[in-house]
Amino acid sequence: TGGFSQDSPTLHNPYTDDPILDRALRRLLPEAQYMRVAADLSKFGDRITSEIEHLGRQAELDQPRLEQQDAWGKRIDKLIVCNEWQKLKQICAEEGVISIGYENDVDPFVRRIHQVAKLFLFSPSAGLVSCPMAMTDGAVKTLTSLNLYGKHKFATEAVDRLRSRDPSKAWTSGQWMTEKKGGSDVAGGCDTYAVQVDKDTYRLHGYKWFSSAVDADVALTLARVVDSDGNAVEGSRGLSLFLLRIRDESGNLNGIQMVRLKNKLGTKQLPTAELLLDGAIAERIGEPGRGVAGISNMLNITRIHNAVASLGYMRRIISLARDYSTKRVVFGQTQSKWPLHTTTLAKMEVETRGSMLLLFESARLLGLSEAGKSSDIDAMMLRLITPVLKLYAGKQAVPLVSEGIECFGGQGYMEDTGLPTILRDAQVTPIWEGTTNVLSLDVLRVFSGKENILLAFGKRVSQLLKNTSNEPKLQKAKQSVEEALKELQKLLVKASDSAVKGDTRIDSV
Ligand code: MFK
Ligand code: FAD
Repeated sequence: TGGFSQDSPTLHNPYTDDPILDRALRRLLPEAQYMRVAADLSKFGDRITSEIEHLGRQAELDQPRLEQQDAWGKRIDKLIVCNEWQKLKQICAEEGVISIGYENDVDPFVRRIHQVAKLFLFSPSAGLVSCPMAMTDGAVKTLTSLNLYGKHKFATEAVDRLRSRDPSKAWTSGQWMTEKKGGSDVAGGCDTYAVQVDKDTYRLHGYKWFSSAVDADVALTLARVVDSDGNAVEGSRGLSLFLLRIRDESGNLNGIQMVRLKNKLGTKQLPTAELLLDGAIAERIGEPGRGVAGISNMLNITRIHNAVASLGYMRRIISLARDYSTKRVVFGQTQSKWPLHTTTLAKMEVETRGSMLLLFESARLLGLSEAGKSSDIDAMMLRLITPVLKLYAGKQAVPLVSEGIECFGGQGYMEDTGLPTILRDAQVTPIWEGTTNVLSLDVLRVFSGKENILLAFGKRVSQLLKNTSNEPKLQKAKQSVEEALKELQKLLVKASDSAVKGDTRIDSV
């Protein structure tokens, strides 16, 4: 073996190894709450290094598969996921990664910050169980936002189970929006039809092109209600929102065929299926024709989770590269002693810290809104920051993780180091939950006709700058920011007008 072996990078407790995260929590949380959250995260960080990281790696090595027929040709659509994937789901329930976001006896702004911090530690070791957790959180948010909890039997049971800490009771949810014709343009591409059986109960017929974590218990999906003459309304206003069980009590699929599992570039741990809905029984929830607006509750939560994942990958690759830089000797000294290498690490660090601040700002604003304590400005900022955060962190994750892989030289390219998995998985973050350009258009949707959002944004920036210091340089920066905002306002008004008219050509914006 050549007599020399290189010391490998060590994964340290991701909480105690991350002073930036700790500083953000100290700044955002009241002292007593900080102590409680820090103790939980520190313990969880130990569990990540001693148990979770190994389970996540196994989920990558032992990938899900689908057996469609039994030995005698009977259609069984048996989805096989490894024990480690199951164990990770159990850990999520035990550790309360969803329930922490909804604990009644904790201030909502504290619980969302706690939850985001915990998911941030979990995500890069999670074997993509972070994906069903995102959708599960999104489902709880949607069902509660539609005011169904305590009023609608199935939705109430779903909420209780989706946020349960008891692994034997806990459910997870899917989010079935994308069809062959449309992933970004859900409304234009949706060919799933809902035929009424009784009151709010329907049978769904259609083909869902990407359905991740298809071992879930329930799903939220969109379909067009067919009227008694057999007609359905086209476009966005024709879409309604549905909640369904994926399997019945005996474990049989609910009028669903798993047509195949997707063969993906990454996220290989995660079972993503094409599904034929062939009369699946579903409950219509929310108002008829308000499906997109209803499921947007889910989108805005899963987009924050997506940013958590993007940042989790960035933080992980930097931590490993930083550790490795103290071990790898190049040209007579460790990488860490070469300024050119540390400059590379420093650039990655700065990028990551900036997005982390935005992430925690979104968690803070989300908590405030759930506590009913948002000012108008806070509510506008949450709506604005969510797509910006998702698109920016997702876009940034890919080149940053790629740079991190390069820090390991050829070893970064070797499958058995586990490092390539991080790059493959990071590549999905700008795509799913809305591509970068589609989210840019969502930002314009936020601005369109609402110039006061920009004023709110300007006020918030000025506030932040004012709170920092009176240093002349900062005051000058503040002036420049204010001038830039005025210019931006003019541009955005023009751009959002174009977006509203459906004219999104580059030259028009
Ligand atoms: C590890 C972490 C991972 C996270 C989990 C990943 C699992 C993978 C899951 C997926 O990828 S699920 C599929 C995700 N799909 C998308 O994100 C779709 C991307 N496309 C868009 O977001 C489009 O902008 C959209 C589908 C919403 C466009 O639909 P429409 O119907 O053409 O939009 P329209 O007519 O402008 O809006 C309809 C209503 O929804 C409006 O409300 P009003 O009728 O009251 O005016 C909009 O304001 C509202 N709306 C749209 N987006 C919203 C929103 N409201 C709040 N927030 C939003 N983001
Ligand atoms: P398109 O909409 O065809 O987009 C292609 C390109 O066109 C993109 O660059 C896009 O930015 C651009 N584009 C589109 N519209 C515009 C516009 N108006 N202006 C400018 N550019 C535009 N979906 C689910 O519903 N549930 C899931 O569980 C799920 N899991 C997934 C798992 C994986 C691994 C992947 C890769 C995808 C998953 N998806 C899921 C689907 C995902 O959400 C969609 O692929 C994504 O939203 C993009 O839609 P699309 O594939 O139809 O691409």
